[in-house]
Amino acid sequence: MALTVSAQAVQQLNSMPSSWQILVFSLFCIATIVQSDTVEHTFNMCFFAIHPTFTSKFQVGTVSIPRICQPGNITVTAVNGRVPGPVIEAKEGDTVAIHVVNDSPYNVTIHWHGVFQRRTPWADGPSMVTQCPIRPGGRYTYRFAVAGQEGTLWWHAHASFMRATVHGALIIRPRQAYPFPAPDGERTVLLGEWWNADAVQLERQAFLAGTSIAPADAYTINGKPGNLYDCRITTNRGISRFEVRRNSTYLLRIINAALNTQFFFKVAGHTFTVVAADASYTTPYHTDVIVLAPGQTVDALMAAADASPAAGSYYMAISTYQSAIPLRPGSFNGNVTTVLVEYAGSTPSHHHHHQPPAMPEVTDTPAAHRFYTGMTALLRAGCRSAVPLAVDTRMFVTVGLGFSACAPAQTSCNRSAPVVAATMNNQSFTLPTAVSLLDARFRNAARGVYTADFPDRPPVAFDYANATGRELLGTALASTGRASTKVRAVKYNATVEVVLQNTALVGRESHPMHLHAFNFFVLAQGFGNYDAAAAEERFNLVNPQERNTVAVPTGGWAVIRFVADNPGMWFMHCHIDAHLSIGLAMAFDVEDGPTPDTVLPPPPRDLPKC
Ligand SMILES: *[C@@H]1O[C@H](CO)[C@@H](O)[C@H](O)[C@H]1NC(C)=O
Ligand SMILES: *[C@@H]1O[C@H](CO)[C@@H](O)[C@H](O)[C@H]1NC(C)=O
Ligand SMILES: *[C@@H]1O[C@H](CO)[C@@H](O)[C@H](O)[C@H]1NC(C)=O
Ligand SMILES: *[C@@H]1O[C@H](CO)[C@@H](O)[C@H](O)[C@H]1NC(C)=O
Ligand SMILES: *[C@@H]1O[C@H](CO)[C@@H](O)[C@H](O)[C@H]1NC(C)=O
Ligand SMILES: *[C@@H]1O[C@H](CO)[C@@H](O)[C@H](O)[C@H]1NC(C)=O
Ligand SMILES: *[C@@H]1O[C@H](CO)[C@@H](O)[C@H](O)[C@H]1NC(C)=O
Ligand SMILES: *[C@@H]1O[C@H](CO)[C@@H](O)[C@H](O)[C@H]1NC(C)=O
Ligand SMILES: [Cu+2]
Repeated sequence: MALTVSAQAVQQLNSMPSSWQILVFSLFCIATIVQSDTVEHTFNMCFFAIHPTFTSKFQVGTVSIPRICQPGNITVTAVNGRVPGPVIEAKEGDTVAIHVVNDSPYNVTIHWHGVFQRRTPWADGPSMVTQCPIRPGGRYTYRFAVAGQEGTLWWHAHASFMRATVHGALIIRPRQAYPFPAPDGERTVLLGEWWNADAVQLERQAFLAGTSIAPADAYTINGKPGNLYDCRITTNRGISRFEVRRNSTYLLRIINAALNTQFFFKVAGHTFTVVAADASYTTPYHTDVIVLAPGQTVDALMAAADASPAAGSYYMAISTYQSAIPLRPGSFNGNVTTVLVEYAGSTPSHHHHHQPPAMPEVTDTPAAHRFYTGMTALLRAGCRSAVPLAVDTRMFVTVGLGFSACAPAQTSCNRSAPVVAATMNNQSFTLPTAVSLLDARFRNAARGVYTADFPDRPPVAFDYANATGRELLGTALASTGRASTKVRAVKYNATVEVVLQNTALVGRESHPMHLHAFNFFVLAQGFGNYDAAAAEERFNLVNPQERNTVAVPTGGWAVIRFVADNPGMWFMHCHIDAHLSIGLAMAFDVEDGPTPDTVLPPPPRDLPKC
């Protein structure tokens, strides 16, 4: 059976343009056959390969592009010369192969945000978690399947702050039909955060000084800030335009690729029906405002029907949601970023009459919470596993900011002042430097790389949502300034429940917690201190939303549950890069299962070495 399928695969691939692609995929398929232990497994892997397969070359390099609100160009790192980078368009079940060539002066890795990476743990991408970086001049081909998931995901650099400019959409269309009326058109709406500087250098300077990085110079939609910026000079990057036809429905694939910022999203004169979040279908959810934390995506239908013929065009807009309590004024850019949604056939003179939509206040936590808790999963027979009811591993994990001391490497740090560190259960995470977590696990050589003692509870119980001040701020951490590399080992197939509890020690703040390789069910969310008895009454065990990133409410908590059925080393971290870089992370070491199919596969031959 395997050989028949493989021959079909080659036949299909013959229609593809480049011969190296065919070679790669023939080899991939044959290698799979040779390595596999069961007929069924061989069939499955080759089955992916007979579908049209997406292959692309990502050349990571240096490009000159115009600044925003300032004259002249700036040099940044980008894929194939563009910000945002290329779109990966695949169908459910496809194999994706991305040949990354690093022509930049920096270490690079690419993460495929939200992709399950079943049996391909070496392709996940976070630097020093699943691989050593691709060094300047190096290359690596990421190969993975997008099976059992549909919707809008994205890809981004996962080494330092490089993802500010190294990111793009990853769209997985269904093989059959959408579970909602087919839209007349689709638009990708990629939200970004922009500095008129090299983000890698900004991060480096902030690290050396032990400070946070300056607020963004702009937020962008598909690379442009729009025309409402309060600039001394005209913005020289312009505004994106979406043409729509009256009485048509558009699927907006909205991605928050910003480094550090949550957004409110609106279109004047229009409302939305949300149909998916993080590439998981939702029951149709009607709203006039969409909220996205960094790392999250939302698919929403917008009917271009309620436009009054006189208007002609409307503003699409994003503004920031500032969850920090107390609010840190001056820590964000207050401009409204816009796109023009233009009706086909409307007369140009009408284009001057549009108004931006009324955006929520930057501190409108109730509006954010309404959106984040308003969605439920779409139940479809045969397509979705039910929420597992028996929990094998329970964890209660505080997430928040604390204080530390300058590390010796922070050479321009003020040593008589505390520096902000971020922690999970009072552990501030630091990446290994000599070997990746996954490689250390594969070689049974954890010693000196990581320890498997990430705690299941914080060391000290306190009034998490209210306690402020220095007494509780981790004196050990503060006196040594030492971070640790701790993972939590979980049995293969274990159902893991994690209560994520925000702390108030250095101000409350919503942290968008992202788990690699798994979607999790969000069972409940709330404010204040987690109260198990009261919360469990409210658990949605029927149709909770599935996500890969949950915005833990500011000063509150969220409960997530997932089945650890993919062996590997999977990062869980805050998707605010300013927090990730100061320690808001841990990793799950999902152990091998009982069958050859559920054992960590060996690394690909071209995996970069440290
Ligand atoms: C500035 O960037 C634009 C767009 O990338 C490019 O076309 C132009 O040549 C650049 N200008 C300079 C002076 O590098
Ligand atoms: C839009 O739909 C309305 C109501 O069905 C109809 O009267 C109108 O002619 C349609 N407009 C266009 C441009 O199709
Ligand atoms: C808008 O952006 C410009 C350019 O970065 C900045 O100078 C200005 O302060 C911003 N305005 C507000 C209200 O934040
Ligand atoms: C360093 O921190 C101390 C204590 O907060 C402060 O008094 C001092 O002004 C700071 N020095 C500099 C150069 O910022
Ligand atoms: C963090 O750990 C240190 C050292 O073990 C301890 O002194 C401190 O109280 C802990 N803080 C919290 C908030 O758990
Ligand atoms: C995984 O767990 C589920 C539910 O407990 C069980 O039905 C299934 O057989 C397990 N699979 C494996 C491979 O252990
Ligand atoms: C603690 O914080 C919660 C939520 O912020 C609030 O509802 C509660 O009143 C606070 N409790 C105390 C004792 O301050
Ligand atoms: C790049 O990666 C290599 C290998 O892990 C490492 O030794 C080196 O320090 C890294 N360089 C930078 C600038 O981070
Ligand atoms: Cu955070």
